[in-house]
Amino acid sequence: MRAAPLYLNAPPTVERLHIGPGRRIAAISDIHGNLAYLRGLLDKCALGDDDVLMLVGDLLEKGPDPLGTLRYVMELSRQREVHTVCGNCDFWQNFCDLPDDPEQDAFYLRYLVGRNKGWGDGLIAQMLQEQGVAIAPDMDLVAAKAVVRANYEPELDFLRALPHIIETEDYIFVHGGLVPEKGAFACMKQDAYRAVAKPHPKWTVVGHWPLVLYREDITDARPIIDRDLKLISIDGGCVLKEDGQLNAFFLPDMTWCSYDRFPTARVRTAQAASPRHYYIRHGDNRVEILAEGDGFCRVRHLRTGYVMDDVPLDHILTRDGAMATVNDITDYRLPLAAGDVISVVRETSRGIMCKKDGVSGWYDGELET
Ligand SMILES: [Mn+2]
Repeated sequence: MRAAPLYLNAPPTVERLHIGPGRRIAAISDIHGNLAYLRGLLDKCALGDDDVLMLVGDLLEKGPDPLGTLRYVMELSRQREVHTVCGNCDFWQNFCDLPDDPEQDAFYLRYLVGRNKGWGDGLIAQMLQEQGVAIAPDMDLVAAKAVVRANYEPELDFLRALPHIIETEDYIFVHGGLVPEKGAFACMKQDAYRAVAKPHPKWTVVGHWPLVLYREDITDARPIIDRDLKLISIDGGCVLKEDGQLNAFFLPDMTWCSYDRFPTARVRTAQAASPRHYYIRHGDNRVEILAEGDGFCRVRHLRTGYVMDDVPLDHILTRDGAMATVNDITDYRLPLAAGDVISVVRETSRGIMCKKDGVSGWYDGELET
């Protein structure tokens, strides 16, 4: 039997939960199929039996193992109290539940064959491959849907049951933003919600928009607590950003813990923060290449005119002559004291791309060995 699909402009579903006083909630969003990061973060936060785990959407897609992540979350939900909000990358029950439609099927086919624009195989692709169904431009999508329906009913049911909004006595959890009047999809995919959010009596926790995109000056993946809006934004850019991290935000404590897998090292020498720096980022990344050589280039950011040196050539995403778009890059020199521990994102001939306390930048000196 076919279940009712999620229609994107339908009203969002709201699950009301009674958490009870004194219990701690750990909120994590935007895992994006990165099961290793989820496991690592959960190990690091060492949740107690009485703590509530709140997954604020985008479990799936873009990362290495959406199906494994989904199964892990389903199993964890049987073992302890876990609540999961639906994100804009999560409603794959629609692959099976929507009526067959040429336009919709063309979208699914493009998504499967194009591996989500190159991000990698998503949930449905992994399911089909597990069943031995080859993904190809001429594949039979109706038959593929039947295979998924026949073999993954528990997974589909888990996704079907996900609410778009979870409201407790004290908090609201929603993946994109709290815009119920705009429908379910808008609540899941509200880009840069902080810029349009209105104050609400309850604290709202959102993911979806990588935190780094809220700042132009530095690359900062730490959660934002906006006390005027009573809004907490927690997407650390796991999977989406080269230097991304997975954040867990604790309520009511208002503290957090972060996880990534970069090796750490101590710096030998102090350096001061660069007085002048910028962060060229997704959505505002058009540049002119002024000079290049040695694996690096100097670019002028078209919108602001900012000139940035030492952009690795492999950060160029698209190029047409001197005009290009670049993957997120900063020229910020982190303020560091001798002996500080940094996470090493990448060592280059022009310094070390690194992170400290959620902020990305460069270190020009040597590491302790
Ligand atoms: Mn999202």
